[in-house]
Amino acid sequence: MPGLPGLSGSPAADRCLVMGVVNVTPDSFSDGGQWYGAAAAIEHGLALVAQGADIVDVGGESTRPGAQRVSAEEELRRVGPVITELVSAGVVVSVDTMRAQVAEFALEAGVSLVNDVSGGLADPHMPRLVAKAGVPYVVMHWRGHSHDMYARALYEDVVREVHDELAKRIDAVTAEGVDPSMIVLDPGLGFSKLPNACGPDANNWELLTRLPEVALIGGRDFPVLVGGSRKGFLGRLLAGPDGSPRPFAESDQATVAVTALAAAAGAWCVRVHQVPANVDAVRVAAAWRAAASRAQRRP
Ligand code: PMM
Repeated sequence: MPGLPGLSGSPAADRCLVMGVVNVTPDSFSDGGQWYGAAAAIEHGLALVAQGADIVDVGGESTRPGAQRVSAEEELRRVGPVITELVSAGVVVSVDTMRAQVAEFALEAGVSLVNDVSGGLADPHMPRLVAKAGVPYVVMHWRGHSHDMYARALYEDVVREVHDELAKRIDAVTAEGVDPSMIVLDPGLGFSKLPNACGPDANNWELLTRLPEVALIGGRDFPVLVGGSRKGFLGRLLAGPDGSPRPFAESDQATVAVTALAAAAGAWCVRVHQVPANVDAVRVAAAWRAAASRAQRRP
């Protein structure tokens, strides 16, 4: 199984990684139904790699606001053949699931990373399974399932609360045996975060501008994954003069801007639907960071 840079003592990547999304769902936020069949999903995963994705994230359950859960059997039916085929084609695959049963199948098939948007809260068996497999674990900030997640978006200080709740998840998953050097943190943009573009409830923007604070926990700088692609807070920011939000698929340029800013701020990885322009953006950010650090070292 290929290792991932910057984790568990591996040398850091020279740029932010790009994770391309394959949603094998009929109802995902921005691309629901597009890659629903296994053949289309596999072809899309291979295309993302050809476009420069470092990791392909395969998920079979929509987490769009208001989404209802699917059964584990249905989730497995959707992602199983896609994961198996992509892994055997040599792709670095991550599985986007909150279920240990699905993660277990994916780990046996050879995925390189488990991306759990609930950070181990939805299925208590998940952390121990990931610990046993010894793979990287994305622990995202999450306050509950999608059907009513905006009702939980109540913060006095979103950055402090997300930081503190992630710190609790780190304690919980490491108590189950997860190696801290295998943990990637994610602020969970859009998940129980209000999509407002400005004002005191601009939850996603507050988090984006303070990523290093979110991820500095117990004296350790955890790697950060940012999943802003096509999310509602971008559509809301780019609303037309009549106030109607920009459609998801027309938020790709804004996603690229978020990628450049997050990567320049030191994000470890961005999770995106459209790969090519985001690969360019992380390369720009890497050059930016390298020049800035050279300037700092100059006497
Ligand atoms: N967002 C979605 C799905 N999985 N995983 C991580 N780690 N972070 C995210 O922000 C995230 C995720 C929802 O997005 P989509 O359904 O539009 O792909």
